[in-house]
Amino acid sequence: MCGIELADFLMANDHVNKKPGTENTITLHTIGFQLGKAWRTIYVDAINNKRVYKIDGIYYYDEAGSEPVPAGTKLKNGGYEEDVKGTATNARAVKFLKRLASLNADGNRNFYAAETADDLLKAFNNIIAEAMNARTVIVNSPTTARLINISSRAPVRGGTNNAIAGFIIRGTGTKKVVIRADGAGLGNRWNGAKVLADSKIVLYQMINGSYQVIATNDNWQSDSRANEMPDEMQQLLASSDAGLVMNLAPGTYTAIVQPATGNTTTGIALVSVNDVDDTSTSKLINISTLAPIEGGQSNVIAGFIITGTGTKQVVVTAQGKSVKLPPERLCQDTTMNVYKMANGKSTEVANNDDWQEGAQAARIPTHLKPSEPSDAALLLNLGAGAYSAIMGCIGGTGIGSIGVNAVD
Ligand SMILES: [Ca+2]
Ligand SMILES: [Ca+2]
Repeated sequence: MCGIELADFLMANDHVNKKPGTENTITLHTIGFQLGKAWRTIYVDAINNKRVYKIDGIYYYDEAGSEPVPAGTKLKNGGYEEDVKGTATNARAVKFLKRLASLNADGNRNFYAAETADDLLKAFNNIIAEAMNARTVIVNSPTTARLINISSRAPVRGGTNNAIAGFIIRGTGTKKVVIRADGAGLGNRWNGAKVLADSKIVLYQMINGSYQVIATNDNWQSDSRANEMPDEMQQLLASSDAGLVMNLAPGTYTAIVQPATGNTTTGIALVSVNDVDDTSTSKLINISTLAPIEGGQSNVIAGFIITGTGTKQVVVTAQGKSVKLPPERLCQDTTMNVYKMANGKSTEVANNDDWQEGAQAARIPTHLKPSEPSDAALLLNLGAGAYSAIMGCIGGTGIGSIGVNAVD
């Protein structure tokens, strides 16, 4: 406990410098706070999406050593100002704190309860992300639950039976994600499972109406940003598993997981898209995976993690006949079971055979409703935790598409 309380946000000033007769409008946000007796200040150049740091009296854009800006000079497109700890500023701080403490239109308090240094850093990141996008300083409420990891475990059989994971990022800025295809690493965790021994990822982005390859990886350690992958993820991967660290713009993406060694060695792989960036205002909102449903250990399983407080509304879908592929290749009647994982145990929270029979069926957004009544779908309000959804196929096998979609 660092003794940091809400009231330690002492200042937040917006500086708008307008040059008469031009459109040169610069917004520089200055955010100050007090940590014990030490003052810290962060400057945000909202126009250029940069942060300005002062280290030993020298200002830098983005990080130390990048572009030193001598103290006392104006920045290229704007300026910075030192905080003034005078009466006028403190009066503004009090006014700002009062505004924060008032209820917003949603009935929430825009206050961040920072009790530790880590909390404070998160609060700052929220403020900065908000400042860069909205160009006004608002302290985010941290109470919104969000999806941070979505994955699908599926057989990878080569050619048209590869696992194809589609996902969508929505928002205003880029999102840093780790995309993984755990094959041999999954085998290490599951002794004896028939895993894909050597996986490869090809990542496509929808650009001007068609999918274009934007990245590929065979073995994750060869990715140029592999060192940015969180340690706990690195430990899960075998050297033959594929992994990419990417900053992705809002858009529609498809990751195809395939055998690296032609189509001769096939097996189960876990494809996942992991949000490793809690400062971005962009969100990972869905993943869907197209894969063969083979029953038992080879069934298709979607895993997802919800973090934060409150609940997150999600729609999970298991589509067979609704998939636009030749009908003879599809599962004719899919099912869905959703489990919550806690303390090493999984407990079923919901199940569905045909989506129109679900209690909340009418509330499923139109674009997520399966076109065929034999497909399964559930709308659920879920609290923080780790979940899995298993797609089954009544009476046989066939290709299905499992999807996890954040709704609210
Ligand atoms: Ca590989
Ligand atoms: Ca069904």
